[in-house]
This record gives sequence, C-alpha cells and structure tokens, in this order.
Amino acid sequence: MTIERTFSIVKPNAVAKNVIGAIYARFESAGLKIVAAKMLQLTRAQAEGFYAEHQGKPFFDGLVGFMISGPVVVQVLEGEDAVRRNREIMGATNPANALAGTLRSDYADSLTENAVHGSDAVESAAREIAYFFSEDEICPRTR
Ligand code: RTP
Ligand code: MG
Repeated sequence: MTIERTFSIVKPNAVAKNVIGAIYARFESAGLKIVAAKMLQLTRAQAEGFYAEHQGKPFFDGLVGFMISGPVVVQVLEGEDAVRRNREIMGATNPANALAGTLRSDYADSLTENAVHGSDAVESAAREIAYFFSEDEICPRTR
C-alpha cells in the first residue's frame, strides 16, 4: 500500500457548529496525518475556481454561495490509501445516504451543506492541494 495525500475542507456549516476538532479527531483516529492546515474566508472567485468542474450545473450557484458564507478550514491529509480512506470517513455526498458514524451522517445539514469535502482521486487531490497550498506550507511527517 502506498502513502497518499488527499485534500480536505471543513465546510462553513461545520465550522459554524464548532466541530473542527471533532472532525480532525476522526481523521487522526483513522490514521490520517494532518500535514498542512489553515483557516480561510474564500472569495467568490476562489470558490468558483475550486468547483470549476461543476460550473453550469443547477447546484453550482448555491454551492458557491454556501462555500463563501463563512470561513472554511482546508487541510492536507497523508496516509495509506488516504484518498479512499478519507471518502469512507466522510460518507456519501447526500447525508440521507451516508452511513451512521460518518462525518456527513453526523454533521451535514443538507446535500449542499454536507460538512466536508474530500478529493475523489489521487490526481484531483494533487490539483486541489496545489490550489490552496504552496509546497513550503506542507510539513511531511518524519515520525
Ligand atoms: P465534495 O467534492 O464536496 O467532496 O463532494 P462529492 O465529491 O461527494 O460531491 P460532488 O459531486 O463533487 O459535488 C460537490 C459538492 O456540491 C454539492 N452538491 N449539491 N444540490 C445538489 O444536487 C448537489 N450535488 C452536489 C455538495 O456540497 C457536494 O459536496
Ligand atoms: Mg467532489
């Protein structure tokens, strides 16, 4: 199994609920290491650029409006099979379908306000990490 990096966002509804720490605890309990992190108020342009693949979809404007409605916390998670493992911890996009004990089951308010983002592949993870972090903001763990 290879060590991967994935990109994650604690979305504005989860920040507002004061569950940043609870979400980080889930990552750490699952063996994912936080190797970069910061809190940001996204601009509209930043949010639109991040979700460019969804431009033109009916939910795009609502998604962007939500993502700039308050601060987010962005992080890089590192570990074995990190992309898939993080998606497992997050649960299904629609919280109605998310398994009990997943982040979205516990912290999502709706399909749009679904608490967390996580990259869906190693390739998108690399692009998303580079969108928010410079190489010198990432701190590889040596122990
Ligand atoms: P994410 O990118 O946020 O980790 O979520 P995902 O891969 O599970 O879902 P994706 O299809 O990439 O959609 C991105 C985000 O857009 C919102 N969404 N709303 N109203 C809708 O039909 C709808 N569909 C998606 C969600 O916030 C989703 O996480
Ligand atoms: Mg996605």
